[in-house]
Amino acid sequence: MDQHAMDRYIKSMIKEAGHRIRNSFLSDISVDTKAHANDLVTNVDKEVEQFFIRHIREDFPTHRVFGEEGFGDNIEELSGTVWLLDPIDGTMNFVHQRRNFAISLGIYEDGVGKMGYIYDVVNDDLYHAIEGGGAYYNDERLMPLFETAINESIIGMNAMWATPNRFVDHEATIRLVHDVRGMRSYGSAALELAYLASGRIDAYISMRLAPWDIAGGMVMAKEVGAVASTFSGGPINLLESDTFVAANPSIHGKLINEYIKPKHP
Ligand code: 2AM
Ligand code: CA
Ligand code: CA
Ligand code: CA
Repeated sequence: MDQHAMDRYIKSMIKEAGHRIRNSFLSDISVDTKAHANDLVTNVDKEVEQFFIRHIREDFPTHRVFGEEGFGDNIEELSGTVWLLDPIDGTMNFVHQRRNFAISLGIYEDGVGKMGYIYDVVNDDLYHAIEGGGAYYNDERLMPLFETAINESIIGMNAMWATPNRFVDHEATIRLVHDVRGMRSYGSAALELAYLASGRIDAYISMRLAPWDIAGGMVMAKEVGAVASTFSGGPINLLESDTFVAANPSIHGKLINEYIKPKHP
């Protein structure tokens, strides 16, 4: 299948999955917890992941799937074609708000991001990117990010990191809160990366993200010139969870050098 056909195939699968998620609002959703009381998962997360995997296995038997809910393959390296899938990114929002969540999908070949999709299900907004072919908000091509400065930036981050915590020096985070134009906390890493790529926020910072949270967004970020790294400035590893900062290139360095101070670098 060539890349155009693949793009059409993926979009139609994502729209169908979105349709299923919207339909799930009409029936009972069963909510479970995972690692802790606020780490939620529902039957819909699992069913949507299984829906994708069924289709991918049928139509691309040589491809592998790395999905959050564990129905895919056991991925220990990224050779060949790997689909990194988060069926619902922002499950807490899905459960409590019925909005502000997304399907997140990245397609990687030998570890290189080729295609990225983030679907805001309730708003029917699809962000996507093709390596070397640009990033799009629905049919609209997204422009390379304009230069900005910290004092004109809006930063996506969980408010927790401005309170005393084990992970970062919260005094430095408080300085960031003071110095920027505004802070936002949407609760979906994938949507925040789509907002970064479309210039609605200028950076997104998280203590701990998993490969499926960011795989699609990383392809998108690259197409508009955004920069992503760990807090210490290292490259993103798509095999395990780590700290994450993606930003407009004009503020990324300042963010990691002056405002994000990990306690255990
Ligand atoms: P999820 O809803 O798919 O679990 C919430 O601020 C963001 O962080 C969401 O994108 C959420 O994804 C993600 N997230 C929640 N718990 C996480 C964890 N333990 N590790 C990595 N990412 C997590
Ligand atoms: Ca989860
Ligand atoms: Ca997620
Ligand atoms: Ca998820």
